[in-house]
Amino acid sequence: MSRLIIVSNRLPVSLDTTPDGSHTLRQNVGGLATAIGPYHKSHRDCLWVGWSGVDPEQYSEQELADIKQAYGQRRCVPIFLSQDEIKGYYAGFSNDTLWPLFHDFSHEATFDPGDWQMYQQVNERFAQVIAPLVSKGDTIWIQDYHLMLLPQLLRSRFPTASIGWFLHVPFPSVEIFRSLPWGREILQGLLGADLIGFHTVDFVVSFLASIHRLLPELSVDTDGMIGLPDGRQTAVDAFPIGIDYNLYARTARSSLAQAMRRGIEAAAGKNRGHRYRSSVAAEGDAAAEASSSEGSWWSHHSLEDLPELTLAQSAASSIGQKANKVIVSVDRLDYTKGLPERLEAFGRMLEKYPEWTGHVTYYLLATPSREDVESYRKLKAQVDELVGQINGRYSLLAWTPIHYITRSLSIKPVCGMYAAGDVALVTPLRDGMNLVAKEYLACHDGREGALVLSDMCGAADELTDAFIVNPYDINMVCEALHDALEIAPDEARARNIRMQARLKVRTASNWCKSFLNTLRQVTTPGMVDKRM
Ligand code: ADQ
Repeated sequence: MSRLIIVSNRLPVSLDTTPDGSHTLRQNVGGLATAIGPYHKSHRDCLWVGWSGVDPEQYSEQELADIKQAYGQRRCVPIFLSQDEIKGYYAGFSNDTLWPLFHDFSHEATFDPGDWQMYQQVNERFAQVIAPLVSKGDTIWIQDYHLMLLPQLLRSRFPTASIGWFLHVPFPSVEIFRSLPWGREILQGLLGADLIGFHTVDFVVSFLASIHRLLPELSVDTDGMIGLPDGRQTAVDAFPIGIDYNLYARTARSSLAQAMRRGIEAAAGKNRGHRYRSSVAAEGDAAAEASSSEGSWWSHHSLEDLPELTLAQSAASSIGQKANKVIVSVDRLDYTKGLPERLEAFGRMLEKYPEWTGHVTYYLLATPSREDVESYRKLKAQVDELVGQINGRYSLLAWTPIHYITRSLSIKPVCGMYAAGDVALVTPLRDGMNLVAKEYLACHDGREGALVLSDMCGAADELTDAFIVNPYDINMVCEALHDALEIAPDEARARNIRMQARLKVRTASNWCKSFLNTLRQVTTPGMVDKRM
């Protein structure tokens, strides 16, 4: 029986060890796990190989065997990496070299020969773990930038195997890629695959330009087929990833997500009509309550003493009964996601359109990641400061413009947040696809809700009915945000219906099928029969 072997840096499940020493596996969240996880679960002939995240030093031989068995029951094969390997291959070359370079942040990239050496060593370790698992007729599908040498390492062991590789992040322009001292070796590593996939045609073009520049001896035909010296060919194409649309639409209707949605809407004063009045009423109640306690501030001051309330009152009276709105965003705290620029645009909108004072609440979910890295710590401090500045400058007694959440939330509350958002602000400075934009639309299935979307992510090629912005252009984001908040419900619904129709068809499952079908087609039928 031929099988599919998926290979990625991390497995889709992580290990939890209970105090009694037993092991349980928990589903990971994140782009890759949610995209391919369901395919792996529903195909019994599918194995998944990846780094376990388990430190082998912490366990005895017997415990490691038990852990392997627990993973095996989920059709996962764990790879155990030492601290040095993690430091050089993962934190070093993958996260400090390739991640910034591929997202056009060359100034953040480090080029450390030690990290490169460890990257080669760990790719080889993956090849050694995979080799005994491969049988005649199997397909091997390798994921992402952590494993760019693996296609060739497997090709040299299995000359006729069917091998695919897909990149989940952008492929940079040739001018950026060629600054990588080991660019040629990386491209040669990739060309071990029969099929190389990217999210967009632009990334395909950039990749082919790098092949042309760094490996000029190779021929590339007009269909993107690269001819190799051994007579093989590598096909290159775009496969935009989708989401499990029905899962998100359904989850947004679950009772927990709906409770989250109602909670956010209530806190933002939605469905209560005029926000300013409700603020004043709430503050009036607080004043009445507080005035009973002797010496209280409230007993000596009236609400009119507060200049910011006067500002809100004049702004509110100028536009009458403005409905309250909620803006949402969901990100990992990463410099590619454009959080400082986005916050600046939100602050500028409050300044330029003061009628929104007291009427719009921004729910900002930004979970810190890689806090051991200096640039990420700085980014977190910068975002904390900007949120503090905006809240400090614009808050009223019973209204805070930004509700800032840094915890990691599971899918149900995230869907509740999406569902509560009249507007989603998705403004990465660079992103391969961006699933958040798609998840937001699925959570507004058949409903209004406006998407402000960066043109620097793959999703912008597909979601053309969104308010498309240049995330670096603060004025443009500010105006788009204002327009999105003001959009008529009928127009918002009409835009969404067109985008949702596409997302319902271009699902994660169809993305898997499309890549694997193409891989099957590009692998010569004669060679399939002769395999190994
Ligand atoms: P990621 O970098 O993980 O994916 P993205 O596509 O936005 O980026 O997916 C993030 C996933 O994690 C989404 O499912 C989202 O709901 C979830 N998530 C993000 N922040 C969260 C938070 N704070 N709390 C809870 N959940 C959160 C990589 C590439 C992307 C590409 C995907 C898939 O960087 O460009 O779209 O792979 O190919």
